[in-house]
Amino acid sequence: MGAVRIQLSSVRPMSMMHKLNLIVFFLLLWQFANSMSTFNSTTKLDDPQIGVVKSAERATNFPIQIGNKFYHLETEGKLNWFEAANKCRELGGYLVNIESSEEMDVLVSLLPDKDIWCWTSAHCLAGNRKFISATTGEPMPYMRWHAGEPNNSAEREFCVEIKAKVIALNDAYCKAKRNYICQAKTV
Ligand SMILES: [Ca+2]
Repeated sequence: MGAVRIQLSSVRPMSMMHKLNLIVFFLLLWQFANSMSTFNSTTKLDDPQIGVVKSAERATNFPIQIGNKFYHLETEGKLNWFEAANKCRELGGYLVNIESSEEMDVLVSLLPDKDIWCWTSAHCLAGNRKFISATTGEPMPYMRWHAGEPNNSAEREFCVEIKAKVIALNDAYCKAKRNYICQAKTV
């Protein structure tokens, strides 16, 4: 039976060319790793993640950022729905147009008092009980109604509020005074 022989003489010292190849290989590897990290950070910016960021560098005076939207939560002053809509315009935005379950949950989590009710942009003032957003003219993309709502109580509930305690929407009397949430124009 022949033995396996390894001849030390066959393991030759690395030639200069091999060394150069190795250096070039690691250089390319380093460049690739660098380009991957750049790619990742760009992706993060493009991918709106739900989370609260109080950003010093923003193109709006609305202090709260969730994903790529900016908000003003008015939790002290109360206005009726029409006044609130006007106030948001004065501030450079609109009443909030809720676009997702996550957005709604994060917004409510930021309210300091769970007994707060806040106006949203949704209303059915056209009188056909079809709720649209005053901000977009389209149905609000996400509507999580509270159980039994919208009930059009006393047949005078045309505007939509968030009830913080139950994290759900309710149709309410538009002339009732409520807190409100504004969103900035897309920036
Ligand atoms: Ca109601």
